[in-house]
Amino acid sequence: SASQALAGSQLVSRSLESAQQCLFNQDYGTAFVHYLLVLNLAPVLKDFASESFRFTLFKWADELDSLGRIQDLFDCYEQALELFPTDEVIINSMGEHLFRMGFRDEAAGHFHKALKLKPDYPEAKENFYRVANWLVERWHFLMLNDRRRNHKYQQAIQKAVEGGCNTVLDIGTGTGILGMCAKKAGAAEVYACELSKTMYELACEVVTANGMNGRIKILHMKSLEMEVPKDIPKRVSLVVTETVDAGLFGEGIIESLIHAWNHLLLPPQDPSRPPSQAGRVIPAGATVFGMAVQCLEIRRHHRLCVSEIGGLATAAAGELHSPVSCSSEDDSTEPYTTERLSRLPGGYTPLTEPFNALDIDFNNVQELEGLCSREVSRVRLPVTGEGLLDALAVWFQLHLDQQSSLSTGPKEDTCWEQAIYPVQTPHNFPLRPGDELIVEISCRDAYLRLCSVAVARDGREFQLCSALACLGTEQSSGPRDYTMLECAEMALLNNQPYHDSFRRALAKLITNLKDARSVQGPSQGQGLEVMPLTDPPSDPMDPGPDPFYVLDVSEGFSVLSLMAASQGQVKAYSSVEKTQHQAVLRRLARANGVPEEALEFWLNQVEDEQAVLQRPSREKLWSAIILDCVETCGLVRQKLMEKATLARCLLEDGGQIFPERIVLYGMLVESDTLLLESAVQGQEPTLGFNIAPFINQFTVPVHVFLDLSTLQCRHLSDSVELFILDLMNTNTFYGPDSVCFSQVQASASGRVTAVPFWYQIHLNEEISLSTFNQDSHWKQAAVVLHQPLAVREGDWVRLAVTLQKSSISISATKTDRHI
Ligand code: 44T
Repeated sequence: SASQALAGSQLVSRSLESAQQCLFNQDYGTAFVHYLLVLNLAPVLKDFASESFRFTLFKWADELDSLGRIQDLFDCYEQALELFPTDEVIINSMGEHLFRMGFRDEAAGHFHKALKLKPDYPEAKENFYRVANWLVERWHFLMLNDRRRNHKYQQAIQKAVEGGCNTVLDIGTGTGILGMCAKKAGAAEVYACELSKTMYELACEVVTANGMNGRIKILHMKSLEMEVPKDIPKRVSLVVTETVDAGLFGEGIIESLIHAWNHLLLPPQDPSRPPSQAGRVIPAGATVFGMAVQCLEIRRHHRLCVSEIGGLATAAAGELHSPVSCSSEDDSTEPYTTERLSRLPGGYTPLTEPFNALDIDFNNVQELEGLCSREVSRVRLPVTGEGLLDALAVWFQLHLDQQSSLSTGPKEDTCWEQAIYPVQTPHNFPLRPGDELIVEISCRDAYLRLCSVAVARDGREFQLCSALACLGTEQSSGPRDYTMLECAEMALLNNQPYHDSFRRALAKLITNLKDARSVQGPSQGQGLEVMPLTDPPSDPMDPGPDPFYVLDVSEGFSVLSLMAASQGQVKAYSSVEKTQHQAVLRRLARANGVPEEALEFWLNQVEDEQAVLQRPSREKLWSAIILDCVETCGLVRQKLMEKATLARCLLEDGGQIFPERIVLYGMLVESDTLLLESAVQGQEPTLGFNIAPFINQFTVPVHVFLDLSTLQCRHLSDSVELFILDLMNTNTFYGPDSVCFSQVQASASGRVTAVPFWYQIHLNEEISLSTFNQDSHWKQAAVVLHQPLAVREGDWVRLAVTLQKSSISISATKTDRHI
């Protein structure tokens, strides 16, 4: 009725007023509730109020986030999205919250959706590119591009189905490819399950696009949760799966198959039953191989190899470990890492012949069940090469059926990585032919574990790693005392040129500042009129010369602050956060004669822009601020230029930001490898199925963690300067849309498919470091061009480089002449 409508409209206008008032008073929670009411009652106001509504939502969400009210936070987003279901800003922002809480899959789904709604929305694009690698891992592209592998799986499945396996379950279906093979081969019923939400949705799309909608039942669940008849009506006669990683068992195939045999598969083949009444698995089994290797690249990522870093003796640091270890006492460690041996910079030396580490029959449930409870087995391997034992490398043959198998071996022409079990023992033990290496092989918590325990030489045994420690049963001595560093942190510590460069640059700066002070005279030095950052020096009678303040805001573990402190007359602030890491720095300080008060820990206060801006203006200024500008993966650190701008405001006269400048370099290359890793290539359907357009939505143009020195590629130009980031003069920055053009001449004919890039990091005018260097802890990155560019030798190519936030994009066009 009219009076109801009137009351309604009064409610709306009063609520709107209240909302605005609350917003003004920064009472975002109440404002949000009022806005919800208004917009639900009067959707016509959506256009008018959307800006303020979003603003309120984001403010309120931040508050809820900091209060830890996670459920409320997501409820607010749900309500907001009911009102604005296609608002890419809200969707993207919800993704950011999800990401921060560790829900990567869901986060990525949101970024993807935001990007679909607005394809060139930069925030969503950057967010999406950051998570796409986790969502749809790059090996999907490799796998779908691997025709031999596809063909072998197809053949094996077809044979099994034609041989009577009529009902099929694809465990970990990914894009749905193996399930579709089974259907195409004529299976009556096909089921598929997939754990990852993104992959599940993708599989549904793919199956529909291939006209198999309703003919393959896809379940979004882990196979271990499946039950008969709840999820599938009856037991199946064939399980197909490729849930294997470089270490074979890392995706849980043992557990999945035990469960499948016990709950989802018909009983195994036996002469009394026709094949259609029996269950079987593709792959039928696997053979695992191992080999001991010497490899400097692996060593420097897992062990401390230097006794001195930038003038500091390292002995006092104690035992440092990478997070990859054969002991299982620590949950934060992984038993292996993965590498393509053939692409390790510097190569590797085999120290033994490949040995057979394990044979496993996936069609024998007793064997699968026995694997984990099985005795640890010991093998004695004749040493055939000379060198330091750095790791055991592991690969396998996957036997699809009696006839065909796939191999992931390092010598094979495959794209697969090998599992690397690094040796953690701090003492190097050179092996030589004639020795025998004693390796223990076990299989606990569904991981295959290998551990080099001893070397036998001339009838004696030399312990490498306590077998007990290996098993994590070393109860008597309690937990071993060591500090864990990430692999990249370890490699950084081992990077002597890096630390020496910093030491020289810091020394130069301090000398210059000292000179400047002595010219100004002690009483006029600006240091005296400002307050110290912390307590006055311990001896009030002798304040000593004013110290130079140095701040190191490197991410993770860094000894640069300590190196600065060791210069004397420096008070250094470290942003190292972990207490264990701080303890290492304190031990190193003590052992290297650095006074305790010369090193303090500063908890990343530069990050908090407001806290910095609110600092009293008369506070002490910094002589040097060290910024960590390039991530290990090869990308510029996020918000680097914003941090530099802030840092510059906090510098004393003559003070410096390290580095002062970074220069981006790149080159033109033709690399099929990079293409195969970034998208499903070619126009041909994959095994006759239309898959590429769907999975290729997850293509990311920037490849990270590249080893450019071993990348299979043809260089089509020299390296060329692409971009300069001047950290000491951020005024010249590079608004969001700044494009930098450069020209480069093709040195050979070919197809430019990618532009790898790296950085020269200039600490000052004289001293610089390259991120493309054998000793470096940095990897390189590359932009894969949207479309390959054909060039002839001598052609000029124009590269347009944009750095938007921290994400880089490069496009290449041919130009007529050099301008
Ligand atoms: N390995 C290639 C591919 N999943 C990794 O969510 C193969 C690498 C490879 N879903 C050496 C050799 C090769 N129930 O999407 C993923 C994952 C899903 C499950 C449901 C389960 N129990 C699982 C377990 C995994 O399956 C998909 C594939 S697993 C990763 C495959 C020659 N290095």
